Amino acid sequence: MSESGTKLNLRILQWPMTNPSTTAGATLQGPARAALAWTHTARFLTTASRLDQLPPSELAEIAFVGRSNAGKSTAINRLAQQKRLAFASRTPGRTQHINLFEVGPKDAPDALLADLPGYGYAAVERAAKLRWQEVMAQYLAQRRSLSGVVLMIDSRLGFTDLDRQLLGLLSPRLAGGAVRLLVLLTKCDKLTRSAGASALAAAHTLLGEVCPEHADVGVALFSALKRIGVDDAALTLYGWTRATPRAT
Ligand SMILES: Nc1nc2c(ncn2[C@@H]2O[C@H](COP(=O)(O)OP(=O)(O)OP(=O)(O)O)[C@@H](O)[C@H]2O)c(=O)[nH]1
Ligand SMILES: [Mg+2]
Repeated sequence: MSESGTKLNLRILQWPMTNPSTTAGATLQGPARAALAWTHTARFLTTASRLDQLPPSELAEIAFVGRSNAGKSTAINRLAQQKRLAFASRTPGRTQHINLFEVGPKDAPDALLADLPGYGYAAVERAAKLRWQEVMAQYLAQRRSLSGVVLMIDSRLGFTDLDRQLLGLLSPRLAGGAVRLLVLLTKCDKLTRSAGASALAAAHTLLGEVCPEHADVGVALFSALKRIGVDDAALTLYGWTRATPRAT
C-alpha cells in the first residue's frame, strides 16, 4: 500500500480490519485459498538444538523469529490450522529447539518452516541466553537454504533492542535479495483500531530506516486469535516459495 520512495520494497499488507480478505469469516479469494491449502499441509519434520544438527536441505526455509512469547508457535499452528503442531505456551521460553516443519505435497515437499526459540526472556540464565544468541546469529548468517524470515513483534511492545540487532544481523542477506522479510505485529486483537494503525505506521517507519536498499519487506497486523492477517501471511509465504530466486 505504501512505498518508501527508495529502492527498498516495503509494503504494508493491510490496514487494520478494513480489508475484507483479512477479517474473520470472510469468503476466501482464490489465491488465499490456495495459499492456505498449502500452509495447512505443514507437518513435523525434525528438531535440533544446534545448527549442525539441522538436516542439510535444498528446500526453501522460512524461519519464524522474535522475542519469547511474541506468538511464533501460535502463528505456525494457526497457519497450519492445527492446534498443537508447534508448542505454544503462556510460559515464555517454551520453544527451546529449532523445530522444522515440512510444507507441500507429502511426496514432494517444497518448503520448510522453522520455529525458533524466542529471545529476550529475562528469566533464562545468562550462559543459556548467550549460547542461544550465538546459535541464532549463526542460523541467520549461515543457513544456506534460508529464503524468508517472519519476524514476530508483539504489537503492544513494538521493536526492542534485540529485534533491531536481529535486523542488523539479517541486513546483508536482505540487501543481497536472497532472503525476504515479513514483519507480523502480533496479538493485535489486544489493540484498538487506532492503536493498531499507529503500531503499523511506527513499524513501517522503523523498517524504512533500518532495512537496506533492495530488501523485500512486508509488514502486517496479525492476530492468531481473531484470525487477522492470516491470509496475508499465508499468501506472502506461498509467494516466496513460488517466486524465482532473487540475485544474491
Ligand atoms: N491475545 C492473543 N494471544 C496470543 C496470540 N498469539 C499468541 N498468543 C498467546 O501468547 C502466548 C505465547 O504464545 P507462543 O506462540 O507460545 O509464543 P512464542 O513466540 O512461540 O514463545 P517462545 O516459544 O517462548 O519463543 C500464549 O499464551 C498464546 O496463547 C494472539 O493472536 N492473540
Ligand atoms: Mg514458541
